[in-house]
Amino acid sequence: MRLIQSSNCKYDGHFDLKYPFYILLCKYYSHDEPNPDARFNLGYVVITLALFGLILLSVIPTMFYGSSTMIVQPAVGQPEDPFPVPSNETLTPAQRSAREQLLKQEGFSVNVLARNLSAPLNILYGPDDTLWITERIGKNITRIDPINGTKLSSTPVLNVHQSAAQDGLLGMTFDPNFTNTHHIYVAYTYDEDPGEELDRRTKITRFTYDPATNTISEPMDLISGVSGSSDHNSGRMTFGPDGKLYYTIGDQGKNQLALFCSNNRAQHLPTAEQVAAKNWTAYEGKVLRMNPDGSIPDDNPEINGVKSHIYTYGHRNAQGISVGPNGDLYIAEHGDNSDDEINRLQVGGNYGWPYVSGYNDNKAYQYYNWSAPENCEDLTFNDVAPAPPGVPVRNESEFNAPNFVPPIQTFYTVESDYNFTNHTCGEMASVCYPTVAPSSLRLSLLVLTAVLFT
Ligand SMILES: [Ca+2]
Ligand SMILES: [Ca+2]
Ligand SMILES: [Ca+2]
Repeated sequence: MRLIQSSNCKYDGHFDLKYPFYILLCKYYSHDEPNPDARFNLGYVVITLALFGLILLSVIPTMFYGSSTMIVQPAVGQPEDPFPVPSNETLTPAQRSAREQLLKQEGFSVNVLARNLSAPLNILYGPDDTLWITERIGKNITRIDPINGTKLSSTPVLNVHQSAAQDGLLGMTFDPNFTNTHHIYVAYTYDEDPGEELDRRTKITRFTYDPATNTISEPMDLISGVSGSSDHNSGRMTFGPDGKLYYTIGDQGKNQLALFCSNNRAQHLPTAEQVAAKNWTAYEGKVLRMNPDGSIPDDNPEINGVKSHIYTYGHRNAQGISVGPNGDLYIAEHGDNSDDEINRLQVGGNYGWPYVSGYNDNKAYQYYNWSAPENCEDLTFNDVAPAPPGVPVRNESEFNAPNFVPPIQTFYTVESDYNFTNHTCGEMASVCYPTVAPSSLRLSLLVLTAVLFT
């Protein structure tokens, strides 16, 4: 993990990021570039940008040897990262040069604050002025002194299941009244099958933290049995100014890669019967809004005549959520081959995925419904080649939902003739795609000098 400080930074085009596993944190000066959302101009948007954000989060221990100050010593018995990637030494000279150039260009100064964390996923500045970090693979909530990087405590979260690239201990947030209640809210994948089979699901649990012993107790599940996946769990949350808990749940990586024969449900909505039966299978690719006890707020939207936890839908993989200066909620969302998105949440809004990526502009994206053909298992998934016969293809302009909400910013929208195969990233071709995989999002009227990580 490293502390990154930005003195100046503006994104006005496609970063030529030719190297993997790098996160920036940056102020987005929207006043330099008129934004249709005037309220956006009120504050700084602090965006944590990552190439392969999630993969990155699995590789922190292996990064940037030789250029940093080690503060946190290796933990004994730390679970081994099952998805190791090349360390800094294996970057090509061009990749190292690009990294250094970017740091200079953006005015960042970098200091490693802590390392040897086990896939840190969510990093929060706590009410107690320490950094609280969920370790996705390590299944610990670890507290770090933000001044000197000392590891203050490491608290295990029990009953977490972790066995894939994107599951395990996910996001967390603090009770708005944490100082009095000591309540924290934590999301994680678990195995609902008591036998040998794996039935991976997600739950959100409230714990009570004991600062004297650094333990958590009194678990209270807000919601359980929600879909869980090896991919695109999202799993970020925050309390809104309305006292409700907002939770991002990704599309579970369906209709792509290893799960390309699974139907993407980001546009699915639950029936009243499903809600009554606590069948949450339609909660994929959504932002949920719930009371602090997990119940459905009375003022949640009725979408297609059904009130549920769903606040917004049509999302792919929202890895950042933050309350803006005027109380609005914003999310940062991972795009596919292009078009990462920053979205402002509007109640009942449809954010388009998987029919629309970024803006509804027919640029460099069509929805291939891989899961539709009966012989899907006989096909070979490819995200840059034309769809094979039998796979339905749909243009963005065929999507005309009246409640579609376009992003307020994309990283990056490219023309349809963009060559996704003309790259120099070898086997990691997607590193060269025009995306940054924003893995966090903070908004504030204050200029945040801190914040964190790779
Ligand atoms: Ca089991
Ligand atoms: Ca969208
Ligand atoms: Ca588009």
